[in-house]
Amino acid sequence: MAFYRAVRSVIQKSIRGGDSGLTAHPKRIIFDRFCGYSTAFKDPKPKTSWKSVIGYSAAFGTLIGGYYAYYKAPDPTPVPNKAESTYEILPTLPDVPASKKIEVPGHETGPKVILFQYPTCPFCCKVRAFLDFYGVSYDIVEVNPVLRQQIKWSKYKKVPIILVQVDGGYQQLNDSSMIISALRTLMLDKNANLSDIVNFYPSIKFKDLDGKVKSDVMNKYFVMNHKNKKDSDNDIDAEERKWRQWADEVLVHTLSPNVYRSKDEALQAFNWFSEAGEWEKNFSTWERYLIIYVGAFVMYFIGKSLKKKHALKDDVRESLYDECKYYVNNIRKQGTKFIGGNVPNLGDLAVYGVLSSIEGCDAFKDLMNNSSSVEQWYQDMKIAVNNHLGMNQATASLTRS
Ligand SMILES: N[C@@H](CCC(=O)N[C@@H](CS)C(=O)NCC(=O)O)C(=O)O
Repeated sequence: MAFYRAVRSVIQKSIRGGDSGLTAHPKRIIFDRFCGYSTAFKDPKPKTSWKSVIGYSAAFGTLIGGYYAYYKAPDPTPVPNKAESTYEILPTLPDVPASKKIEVPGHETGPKVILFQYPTCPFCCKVRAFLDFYGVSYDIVEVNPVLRQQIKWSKYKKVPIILVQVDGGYQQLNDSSMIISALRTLMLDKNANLSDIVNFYPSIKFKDLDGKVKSDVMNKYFVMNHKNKKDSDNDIDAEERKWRQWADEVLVHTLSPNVYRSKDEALQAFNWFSEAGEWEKNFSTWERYLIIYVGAFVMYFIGKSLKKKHALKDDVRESLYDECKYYVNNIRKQGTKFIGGNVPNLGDLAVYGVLSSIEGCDAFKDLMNNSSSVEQWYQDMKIAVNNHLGMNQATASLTRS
């Protein structure tokens, strides 16, 4: 019962917007900025009477309110959601060959885990960092980013997707943060069943501010390790969730404007994607060059509009440096090696995974040259991930040896 209560409270918290204190929705961004204006109104101005302040505020508020009522949908609108499980169990594996097998010595015999990915997608890099750190053996299927035939079998059309062997087939998991939370939950409870765990992470459809139907996964930053929990763990868990969300909602948005900052950098980024994704193997020569040149050209312009959308600084490098320094300064304040303490936690793995997606780009080199503490943290993380430092914490079902 206590467990169900805890889960219910978790679900309610997440519906209320989570506990991270981060801006989780565009509406909150608008709200936060509007608050910025209203604090300016609160400055004491001796010659202005309180009546005129109220009058101006009311007029201003009406204008702004009227504008949003007319030109913007006032809220994300609920849409009907079917009562069906979001995550399917496939009776057999889709008929697509693995491009690569990652085998951790001594841990080759657990249930089969298959990752469908683009190699330089930050969300896929995050999942790989997680699997590698905990010493999970897995197969990789590289998805062709243009035709995406390798995920034709799936209703969910983004990557990463993971399949995990369970009784009766292969359990599908979608969304990087959900994948990480569900698998970590499984690792922490030997008796848990992945096909039950997925029910903690329903994908809910809604209409966004522009009226487009979108979906998001509830509780995706919550590891449901309810057993042996002390109250003092709550703050630690909340801090971990905060950084995971920050990696997805803040850090990741600094990447595109940086790697596509100039036409040369955009071309360099696409050449690196081609190398990391072995496009030579996956595409004909003309296709590969078409994707590289057209992709770089298009992304250069998209990078500019993303810079505006996410309000990055004029020199976008500064935004990337600032965010990364903000992160390592928080570690420094704690006096630890990682945000998780002396061992990386899911927050560290998320930030590392996101940054590792641009490792072959100038933006990454510039970032490392700009800050020795960011570089030091990144190198420490690389060692921890590549040496499967979390293997002894991955106690259960995924890494049976
Ligand atoms: N929230 C998702 C986002 C995944 C996502 O946006 N993936 C991109 C690749 S980076 C994608 O698959 N986009 C659809 C496409 O390529 O058609 C997650 O965390 O996994």
